[in-house]
Amino acid sequence: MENIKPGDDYSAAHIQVLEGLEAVRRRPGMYIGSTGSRGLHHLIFEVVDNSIDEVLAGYCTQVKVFINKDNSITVIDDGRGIPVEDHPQQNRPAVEVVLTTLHAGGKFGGDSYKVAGGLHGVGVSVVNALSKWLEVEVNRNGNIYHQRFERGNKATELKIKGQAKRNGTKITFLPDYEIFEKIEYDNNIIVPRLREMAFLNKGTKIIYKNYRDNHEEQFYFEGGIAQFVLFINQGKEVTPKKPIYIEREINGCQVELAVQYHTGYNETIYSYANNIHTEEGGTHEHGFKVALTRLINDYARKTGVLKDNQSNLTGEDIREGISAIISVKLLEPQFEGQTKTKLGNSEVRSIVDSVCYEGFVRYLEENPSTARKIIEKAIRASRAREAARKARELTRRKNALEFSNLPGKLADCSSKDPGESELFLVEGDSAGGSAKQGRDRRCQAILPLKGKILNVEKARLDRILGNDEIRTMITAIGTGIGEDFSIERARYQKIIIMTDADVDGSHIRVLLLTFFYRFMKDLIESGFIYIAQPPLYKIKKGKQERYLYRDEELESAMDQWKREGIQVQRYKGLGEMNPDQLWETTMNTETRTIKRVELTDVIEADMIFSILMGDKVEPRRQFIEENAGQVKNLDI
Ligand code: 0RA
Repeated sequence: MENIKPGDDYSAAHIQVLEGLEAVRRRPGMYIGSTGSRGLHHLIFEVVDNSIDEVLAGYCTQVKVFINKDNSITVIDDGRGIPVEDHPQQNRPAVEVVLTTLHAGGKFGGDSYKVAGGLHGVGVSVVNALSKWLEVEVNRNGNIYHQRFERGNKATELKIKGQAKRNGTKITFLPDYEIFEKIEYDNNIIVPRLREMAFLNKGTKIIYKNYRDNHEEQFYFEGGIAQFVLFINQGKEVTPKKPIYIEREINGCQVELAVQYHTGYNETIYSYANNIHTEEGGTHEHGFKVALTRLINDYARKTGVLKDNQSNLTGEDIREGISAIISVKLLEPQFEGQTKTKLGNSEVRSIVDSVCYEGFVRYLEENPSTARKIIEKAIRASRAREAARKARELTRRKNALEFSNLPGKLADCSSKDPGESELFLVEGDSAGGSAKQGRDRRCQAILPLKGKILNVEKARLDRILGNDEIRTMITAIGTGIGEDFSIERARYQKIIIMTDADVDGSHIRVLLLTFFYRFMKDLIESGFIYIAQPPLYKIKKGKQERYLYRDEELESAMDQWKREGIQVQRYKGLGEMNPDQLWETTMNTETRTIKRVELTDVIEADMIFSILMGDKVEPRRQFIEENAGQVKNLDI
């Protein structure tokens, strides 16, 4: 920084200025991070940020960015134009000072929303220092002014070269090939950043053209960050369809919030202060989260969705599946943290809190059905979280016990090789009994599960974990659950769900699959979960007998056998088969068919899970019916 004492003459100060930019050329990494691709693109963003500062100040509505054929960059804005008047201490045009003095950017004209610190706002002088040449054109006072620099040094004086109707600034520069390893621009780095700027500054038009590869894009978002949220959530199922958008200014701090939920579980919150992505969060993000948690709980209690005896929903529950943008614009942002991307201004916390609380509550009151959906989603999240907590406790308790302590209900196999061992989860004690008698005891273990209990519990996973049958199953499988899960400890590499071919049976199947998905996902991903395929019918004519596994088979089989005198037995439950029959039709590894459960697509799995956890009866019923579609045929 210059330090001009009284009595210093102009040339002394001038030399210091030049030394300033020499320092940038000597150690470019200090100013732009690197001399690789990142640093190169940083030059573009530095100039664009200066134009965006004019947008923030309220004077600029359009920014154009061009990659020219000769690898130079042009940035044009319709802001006020860099001042050309003589700088009071330096007796030369302010624009020249701005371009040749480190950190001189924010020193003129009482700029309001300029950004300080970090990599941002190092100033256009850094760009000048690292450019082989830079030309600036300022439209101001009805004139077009022009000046040229070479490697940071003034090459021409500022001269009027024509008349201008509107104000604005045009900067063209060629990054110095003596500084940068290579000069190659990447649309994939530039375009997202420009798009983000257009989202954050609604009504600003940003035009991009790369004349080297003719890539061209324009961004203009009237809806600003509300459209940003839609962009983030594209392809997802969302609530509400139109994002919740709140905008208000308190004590000169502009606050904008946009929120939309989706059916997934991820929390995506991007916060910004003066268009800078505050990756480490800060007071604005904190204010938002605290207010959101408080207002949802208050609203849920007021409307009776949350009862007096129920505890508050946590912030995490309320933010499950949220996509939100928080953007604040304020006078003197303080950036803190490791990477200077954490907003520190303490007054912002309560400002964002008020804006969020009041705006959001008003929205909920005006949109009660959306309000209900949001709260119900949070309640489901809370149940799932409680279930996960219990699951951890359970495994902790389990670990405290001897692991040889296998449940009494389990009829284990004699083999200790998981690769050849199978565990049959069988619906009901009577079928369990048949399976025990009919099995191959060397490699087949049987665990009967009481269907009735499970059935009443529906999709309440938290209570399912309280169920003895399920706990027994967890111990038998041996992997542990949730965070303590380890596939290496699996005692069986085939876990075969064997249920009746009726509604209860499919319900239990769905419950078990849901359970595995939530707590032992790896078992599914490793292909360890199967579904047994017991026959639906037995047909008999004289001495001939045949088992049929699908409804479609019945007609053709009857036709084949000439219908007369055929006895058809429809199996309603596994219990109707004796041990031999169960072995022969469903368990014999030589002849049976079992279906492997495949949940390859995580998104699909998410959807299925939310259907199962959800309150809608119809989609759940449909899933149960189509459940067979989720599993692939596998002949063994
Ligand atoms: C210093 C002071 C003012 C504006 C600017 C710089 C300015 C810089 C750049 C860089 C690219 N475009 C720009 N536009 C403006 C304030 C001018 C005033 O008070 O009139």
